Amino acid sequence: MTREEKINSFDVNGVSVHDELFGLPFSIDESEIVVIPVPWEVTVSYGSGTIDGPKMAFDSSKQVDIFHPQHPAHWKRGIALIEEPAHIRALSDKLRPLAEKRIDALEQRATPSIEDFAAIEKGCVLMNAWVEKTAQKYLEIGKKVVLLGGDHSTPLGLIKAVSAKYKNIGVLQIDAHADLRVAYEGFTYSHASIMHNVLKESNVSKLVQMGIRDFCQSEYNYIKDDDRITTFFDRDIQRRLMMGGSWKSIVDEVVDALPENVYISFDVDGMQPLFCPNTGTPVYGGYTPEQIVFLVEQIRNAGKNVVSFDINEIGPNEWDANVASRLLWELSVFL
Ligand SMILES: [Mn+2]
Repeated sequence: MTREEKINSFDVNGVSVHDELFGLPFSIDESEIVVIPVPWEVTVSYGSGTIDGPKMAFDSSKQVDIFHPQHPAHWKRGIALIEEPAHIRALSDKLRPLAEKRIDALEQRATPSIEDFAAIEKGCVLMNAWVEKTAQKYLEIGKKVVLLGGDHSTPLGLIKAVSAKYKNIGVLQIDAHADLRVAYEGFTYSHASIMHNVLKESNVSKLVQMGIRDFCQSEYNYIKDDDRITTFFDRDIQRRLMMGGSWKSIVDEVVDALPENVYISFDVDGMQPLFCPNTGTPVYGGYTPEQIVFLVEQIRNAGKNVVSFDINEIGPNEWDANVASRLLWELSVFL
């Protein structure tokens, strides 16, 4: 069947009969948007299980109604998930116990194994390279690329690939944590270091952080000292809302701080924990999914381009996956 025939014969009101993302009938080739799942959680420091986030979001996506009143034809663009990389999952499963051993040793002031550490560092480099290469492959043929994590270390390769393609690109990070630790627990590619690594290794010229409410002194100093970073702390946002300020006025400032091309790195813990109760490191505070969708809509309304995004730290639970898959659909509209 041709793509055109698939569009004509697809029942938008029916139950999903296709075992594809959102039950859509298109192959990867026929889809404008390609989603890369990254089952990875080597350096997670608190709750685990985000390795299954992409898989659960995929399962959950089939019950999302694809009718979008403002964008009724969006489904015709096609959004498809590539096959989960089994070697990345296997590597994460192999290295995670070594990382746990290291974290335990550090907590007990013992000397952790140098061999284990080297294996973890090497594995993280391999995962980043796989993501970068895979993203490049699809970007080169004109696809929009989205990533589902996995812990927050997973999108580095995508951000590198996207920032090599687009000039004047900024990252909007929605997150409870600043993720600006330098080699947290010794790991170069820790989930807690993702934005430090982005600023160090990619062509991103601007980082705008939103929702930050759990951070250390060195991260606070990092933010103050680096001209590329603008941070909207959750504490300040909540106070403005409590004083009668509008979400729109806050969003306007966030949008103004962004350059022309925007990559969104969305750690689900930036939302209220109600919407991501099983994420790795939940913190009270944060926002609703609707507020996030409105924010991204305003980026587009301001004439800026959402070039790519990731949703990471999805918890291994049906409700967490339900929220994440709906957001994947709603945010993909703005690509
Ligand atoms: Mn994060």
